[in-house]
Amino acid sequence: MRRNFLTLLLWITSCSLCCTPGTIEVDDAYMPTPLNTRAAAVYLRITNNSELGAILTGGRADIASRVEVHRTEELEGLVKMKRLSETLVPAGDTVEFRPGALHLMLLDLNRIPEPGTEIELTLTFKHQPDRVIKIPVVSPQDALK
Ligand SMILES: [Cu+2]
Repeated sequence: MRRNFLTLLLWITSCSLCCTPGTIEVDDAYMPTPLNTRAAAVYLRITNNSELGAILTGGRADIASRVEVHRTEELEGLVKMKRLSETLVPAGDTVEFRPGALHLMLLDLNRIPEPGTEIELTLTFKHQPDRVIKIPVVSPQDALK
């Protein structure tokens, strides 16, 4: 409830402060080099500067058959990943996709990307246009820094 109130407050604030429609910013994105072609995680940050809540529905990438949004959860001592069909980024808010929490998962890769290269990822939103972003591929050691 308190969270809803805060979101509403942010929504009102962002609406009254800016007159021009804002945008959705994506930054701090990276992909640790995957160990195999089964799956690769992508981490990033989405900031919604618009006056409307943004709903992330998933994405697509040339390198993978599927792109899903996952959340890592611990249930009765077991760490599991749950697929989310819709992830809300409230207006004026930022949602972090970080190890052990929310992340994007690229499944069934057609190759293992090299560290130092970039892959292209399209994020899809329910009511906003798709966003194409470049994701730097980093070695697992660099991903820990
Ligand atoms: Cu996952």
